[in-house]
Amino acid sequence: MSRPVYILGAGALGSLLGALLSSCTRVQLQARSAHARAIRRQGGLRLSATRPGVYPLEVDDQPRPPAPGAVVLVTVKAFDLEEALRELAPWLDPSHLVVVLQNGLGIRHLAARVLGRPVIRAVTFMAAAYEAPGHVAFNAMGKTYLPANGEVLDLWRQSGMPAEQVDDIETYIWRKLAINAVINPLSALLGVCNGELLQLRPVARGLVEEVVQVARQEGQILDVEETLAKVEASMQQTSRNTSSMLQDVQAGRQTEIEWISGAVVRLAAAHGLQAPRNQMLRELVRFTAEAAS
Ligand code: KPL
Repeated sequence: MSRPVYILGAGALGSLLGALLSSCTRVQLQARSAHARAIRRQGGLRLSATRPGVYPLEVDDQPRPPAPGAVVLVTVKAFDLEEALRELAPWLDPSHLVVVLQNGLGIRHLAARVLGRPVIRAVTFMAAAYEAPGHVAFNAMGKTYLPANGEVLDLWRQSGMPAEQVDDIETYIWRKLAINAVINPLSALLGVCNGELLQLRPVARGLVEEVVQVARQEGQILDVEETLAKVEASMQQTSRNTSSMLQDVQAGRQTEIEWISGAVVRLAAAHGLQAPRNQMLRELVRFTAEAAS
C-alpha cells in the first residue's frame, strides 16, 4: 500500500500533482477556500490541455495535519516556504517524508534548518498554470528528478508521471536554475508564453553564460552550449505555458526573482564576479511586480 500524500501549496503545481497522485493513493490537498469550494462543487480538480478531465481529490480549506506516514509535498512558492514550514513543523513526526519542489537555490538548506530534519529536494519540469478556482491548465508533462528515495519515485511512476532517481541532484538544481533564470524573468517582462522566447537566443545565451560562470565557482561544472540547449528544450516542451513568474506578476503577487536571478547575482558577488544581465532582469522584474501589485 502506497503512503498517503499531503500537499502544502495548492497553486498550479501542487494542485496538478494532487490530481495525478490521487489515482494511486489518498491525497490531502491544503487549499484556499475559493479553490477548495470549486473542487468540492465539481467533484474534483478540473485539468485542461494535457489529460483533460475532472480528478477526484480530498481538499481541506482549514489547516489539518498530515496523515501518519504521509509523503508531505511542499509546493508553496520559495518566498512562502519558511513560514509554511514553520506552521507545518509541529505536525511532523519521524513517519513523514518531506519533499520540497521549489524553484531556486538554497531550498534544501532552508527547509532542513526550519524543520530540524533532513528533507528530500526534488526538481520538477511539470508545467501548469492556475486558470481559475478549481481549474488548472496542465501544459507539459515534464520529468521529476529525485535523490535516492524509492517510495516517492514509485508514487510518481504509479500515477503516470515520468521520474528519475539521480545521484547528483545538485546538477539538476543548477540546470533548472539556468532554465528559470532565462524563461521566468523574460516571460514575466514580455508577457509571453515560454515558447515565444525561442526567438531570443542571444539574450538567453548571455544569461546562461553568467549562470554557468557562477555554477563553476560553486563546484558545478556546467557547459554553456549544453545548458543553453536544455533551456531551449524546456522552452519547446513548455511552449504553451505561462511561466510561474508571469502568473505571479499577472496576479499582482510577489515573485521568485530573488531566489532565481537574485541568487545568481549574490553568488557572483560572493566570488568577486558580476552578473550584469541577471542583475538587470532582477531590477526590471522587481519594478514590474511592484507596479502591478
Ligand atoms: O519552472 C518553470 C516555471 O514556470 O517556474 C518552467 C519550467 C519554466 C515552466 O514554466
